[in-house]
Amino acid sequence: MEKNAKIYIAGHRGMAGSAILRKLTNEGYQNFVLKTSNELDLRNQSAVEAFFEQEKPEYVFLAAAKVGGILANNTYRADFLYENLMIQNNIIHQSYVHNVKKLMFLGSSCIYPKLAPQPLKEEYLLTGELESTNESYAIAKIAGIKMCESYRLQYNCNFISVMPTNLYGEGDNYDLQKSHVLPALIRKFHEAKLQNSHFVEVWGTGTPLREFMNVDDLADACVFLMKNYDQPEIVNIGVGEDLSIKELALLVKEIVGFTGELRFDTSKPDGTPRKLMDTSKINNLGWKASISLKDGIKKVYETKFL
Ligand code: GFB
Repeated sequence: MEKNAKIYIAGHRGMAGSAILRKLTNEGYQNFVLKTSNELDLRNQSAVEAFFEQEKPEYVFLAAAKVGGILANNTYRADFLYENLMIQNNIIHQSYVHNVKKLMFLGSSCIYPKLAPQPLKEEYLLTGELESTNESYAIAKIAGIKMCESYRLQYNCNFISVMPTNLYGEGDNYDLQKSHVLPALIRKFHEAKLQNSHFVEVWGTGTPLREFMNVDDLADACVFLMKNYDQPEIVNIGVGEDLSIKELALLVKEIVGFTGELRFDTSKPDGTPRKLMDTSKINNLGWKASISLKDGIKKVYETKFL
C-alpha cells in the first residue's frame, strides 16, 4: 500500500475505524476518503454506487457495522442482520465494480460455533451451531466473509477477511444497555465509587470466559495484514489469553479503586461459555499484540473518566 494510495475507511468514526485512521495517519498516509453516516448512508445501494463512482478508492477498510453488546445483539436482531448485510453487500460489490486493489472486511469472533473447541482456529467456521444471543450479527458477518471469498474466486478480487476478538479502547460505547462488558464495567465501577455504593451489578454468572484486545492493537494488526496478507482464508486477530467475567470485574474494580462487592444478576444472559482466539496464524505471519489488558484498561479509565 503506497504512501499516497487513496484509502477509504468505512466507519472511520467508529471505535475500530477511527483506530485504523489514527494508525495510518501516524504512518504517514494522508490520501483518505472519509464520509460520516450523515453524508453517506451505507445501507443505500444507489448512494454507495455514486460514492464509489465519484471517489474510486484504491484500498478499502470495511470497518462500518452496527455493533453492540450481548443485550443489544439479542434485542435488535432484525436491525443487526439487515443493516450489516446492506452495508457490507453495498461496499463489497462496489469495490468489485470499481476495481478496488484490495479490501479488508472486519468480522468478529462470534462467527464461530457456540461450542467449538478452544482456542478457536480459523477452520472451525461453519462447523456447528451459533450462539443464539448474537446469531443475527454472526450470520451477517459470515455472509461478509463468504462475499469476500466468492468475489475472490469468481472475479479474482483481492478481498481479505479478518476476525477480531472482543475489542475495547478509545471511542468505545458506554451506554449501559447497548455496550459490551468492559466499557459497561468501567462505567459502573466508576459511578459506584463516586456514589459510595455498596455493590456493582455484573450480568450473568461471571463464569463465561472472554478475550479482550485494545483497539490500537487491532488497528496495528489490520494495517500489517493489509500490507502482508493476500489469501482467501480468514485470519484471527487476538491476544491469545482469556479470563472469566468475574476476574475481569475484579480487575476493573481494582483499577478504579472501588471497595464494595460484586453482585451477579443471573436473569441476564451469559452468552457463549468461552471465546478465545487461536492466534497462531497471525503470530506466524509476524504479528503479535503488545498492549496488556491491565495497562489498556488503566489508560482507557484515566483518559475517559479522570
Ligand atoms: O461483551 P458482551 O456484551 O458480549 O458480554 P459477548 C460478555 C459477557 O459479559 C456476557 C457479561 O457473559 C455478559 O453477560 N456481562 C457482565 C456484561 N456484566 C455486563 C454488563 O454490564 N454489560 C454487558 N454488555 N455484559 C458479543 C456479541 O458477545 O461479542 C457481539 O454480542 C460481538 O456480537 C462481541 O461479537 C465481540 O462477548 O457475549
